[in-house]
Amino acid sequence: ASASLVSRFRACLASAVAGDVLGSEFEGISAVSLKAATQHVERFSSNTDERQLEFTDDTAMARSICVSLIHNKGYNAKHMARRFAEEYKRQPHRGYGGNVISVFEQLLDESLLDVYEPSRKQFDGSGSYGNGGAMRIAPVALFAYNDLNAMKKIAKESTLLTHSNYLGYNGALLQCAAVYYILHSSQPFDVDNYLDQLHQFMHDLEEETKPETSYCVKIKKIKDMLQDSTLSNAKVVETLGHGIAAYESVPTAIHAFIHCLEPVKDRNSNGILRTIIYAITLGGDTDTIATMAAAIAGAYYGMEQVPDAWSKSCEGVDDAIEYADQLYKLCNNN
Ligand code: F2R
Ligand code: MG
Ligand code: MG
Repeated sequence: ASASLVSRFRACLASAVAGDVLGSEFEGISAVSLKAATQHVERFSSNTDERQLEFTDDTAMARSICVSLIHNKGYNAKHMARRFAEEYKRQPHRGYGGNVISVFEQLLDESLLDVYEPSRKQFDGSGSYGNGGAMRIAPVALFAYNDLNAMKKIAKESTLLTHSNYLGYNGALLQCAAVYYILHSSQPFDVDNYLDQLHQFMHDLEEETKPETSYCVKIKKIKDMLQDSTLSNAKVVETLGHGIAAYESVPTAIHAFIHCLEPVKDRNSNGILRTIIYAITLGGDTDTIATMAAAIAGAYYGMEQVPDAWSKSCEGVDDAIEYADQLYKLCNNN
């Protein structure tokens, strides 16, 4: 790839923040017009608007992952759980998921011995399958850039702090792998090979899974879409989903990145912006699908395609670049 690895680390986390910030304006709207998504994203990606847009829970939790990995130079369950919970207590109005907040409240109890217990008890013991594990996972792919097994272990265990349903943590693993394999990709980029890597990664994790809840089946559908020259947004949403469940949003984000790889006439020429705009037009959980798609896109394109304006217009972008630098230093020492 033309961009250096540190540039890709920075752009990954900066773009993830921008995807959340820019996408949150439309969260919950079933479909967003291309015009509305384009106007919004382009306005806050140019130097003309002085207003700063705020990040949501997606970024709040990703920041906690960065801080905890950097502070401990590795994964420390108790420390990360406390970071999540204290961040929620400090700023509870970041748009957190409806049920995960009860996990945070239990994690704030100093006498709690097992930090995984509150998550296990969610939804009468079935655990959350929300996309809250996947939306925050990109920093793990950076920290464990040199060690796939460590990436798997940290991605799963850090997600289990809040999401114990297999669809919740496998979704986070897939999103983490999507960032990891992009960081390891080179030019010319081979989309088929990338999807095969993700399929193999998930196949090893979900041998027992039923076809209707299999991430491998969704990856095959992403591959089939590559051949569909008449693909509409409605078809994408019908096939992959755009909801708050990890199963209904992580494959959608991966599709969004792939779908926007080629420049299209009359669409933004910047690959990261094109990806965020497209993710938003799919509607539904727009902040989360945009943050996940943008993390992959940023890791692919590098800082050259990160607009300077985000530093002012998107809360948290500068911090993200600083965290990326620290994670880069750490992974080079591993
Ligand atoms: N919460 C939101 N959006 C709602 C509106 C926000 C609004 N803009 C505002 O400011 O108030 N977005 C954020 O939540 C998603 C991540 O959620 P997370 O962390 O996974 O939370 P939770 O509570 O664990 O799961 C979310 C919902 O999924 C359903 N669910 C999950 N597991 C379930 C199960 N086993 N059985 C039944 N339902 C289950 C529940 O409805 C949960 O509340 C991101 O979109 C982030 O942006
Ligand atoms: Mg959010
Ligand atoms: Mg969301």
